[in-house]
Amino acid sequence: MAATTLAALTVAGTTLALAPVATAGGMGSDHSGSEAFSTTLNPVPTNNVTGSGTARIHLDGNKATVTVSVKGLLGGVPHAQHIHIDGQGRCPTPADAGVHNGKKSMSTSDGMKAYGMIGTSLTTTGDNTPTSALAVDRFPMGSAFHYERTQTVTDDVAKSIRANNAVIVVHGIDYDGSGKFTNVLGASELDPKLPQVATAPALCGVMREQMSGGVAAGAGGTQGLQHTGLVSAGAAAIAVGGAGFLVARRRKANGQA
Ligand SMILES: [Cu+2]
Repeated sequence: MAATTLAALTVAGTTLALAPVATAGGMGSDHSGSEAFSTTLNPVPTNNVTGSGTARIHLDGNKATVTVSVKGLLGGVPHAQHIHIDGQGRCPTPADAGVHNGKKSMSTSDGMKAYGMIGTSLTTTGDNTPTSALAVDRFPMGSAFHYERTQTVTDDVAKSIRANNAVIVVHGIDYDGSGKFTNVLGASELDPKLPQVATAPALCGVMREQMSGGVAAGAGGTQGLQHTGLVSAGAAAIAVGGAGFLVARRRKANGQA
């Protein structure tokens, strides 16, 4: 009698553990699960930047959880930051730089052939469209910050991210080492009321799909590893729960509390 009960539970537990994994394989192939993208943010050449950073995007449909962590930037000023799209999917090189106020440097426009137009403004609150590209009161402040916001992105941006063509750019540089925004490079081509150094690109990184999901190969190929990993974790929890249940039943069967 007890043996029969245990056998039935074991079969049920096995079924529970396997079913979600099979589902994950199917979902991974059509991109409907959460996908992870990441990059290292490096200084834009010719702009006298020494900072660094990292960025991640978890994308589920058009819902993007974006994190940006930076350090070593100019302190005490806002840093506009965007997801750029529809360019060449790269960060600018010295060959892309221009001359501003007589000084070789990279304006946002100089870099656009490389990283493309603004697709999403990574604001802290409110609107996140290109309309808020220079909403300086809604961007992170200071030399080091950690930004995280879950936000809706347009179809174009989602498509660009999935194509490994999206580029995250953090703006605002200290070109002359003065510790503040100055007119050393003249006025910004984007908004003449702002100095060029306020809108010039500081850090740049191309978002790439993260392949290191830590999940055994074969469940769903290389696509959707993140999603498969999450579901597998759930399956494992169910399996562990089932095992615990079995132990409890065994103890009961053996007359233990
Ligand atoms: Cu930008």
